[in-house]
Amino acid sequence: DRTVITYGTFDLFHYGHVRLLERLSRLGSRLIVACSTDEFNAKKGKASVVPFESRAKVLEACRYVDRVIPETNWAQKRDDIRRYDVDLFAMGDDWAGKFDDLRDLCDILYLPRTEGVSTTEIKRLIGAS
Ligand code: C2G
Repeated sequence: DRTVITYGTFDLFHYGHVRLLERLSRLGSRLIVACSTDEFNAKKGKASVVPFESRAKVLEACRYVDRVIPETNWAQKRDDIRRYDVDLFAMGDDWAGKFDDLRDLCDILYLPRTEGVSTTEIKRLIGAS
């Protein structure tokens, strides 16, 4: 059985996130999502509208997701890949090439982002800060 992992904030969960997770769920028998904590987002220089607990609950409710873990720092990926016996690390292609250093541990894949939807655009549309 093949385990896939991906990382992200998943703020204001939208179709672009769903489509990524749907595609990833087809590439293995288990999909793990590492959801960025609010503290880690601060380190990433981004603040989410929805707090971590809620973002994690929404991800857990997604039919394509088997397990949600917290993402608390940039460096945890190697440990996560070993701990969960991950076969494939995958991200949207806005991250293309950024995590190729993990290729000694597992396969790496960057999938095309879904055009026309983003958390930033949603915030603009609803006038959120
Ligand atoms: N995504 C997508 N299509 C969109 C929007 C997002 O495919 N229209 C993908 C992104 O490419 C990413 C995932 O959905 O793979 C989550 O997006 P973000 O929550 O914006 O993730 P990010 O803040 O980039 O965090 O350690 C990695 C970071 O935690 C990634």
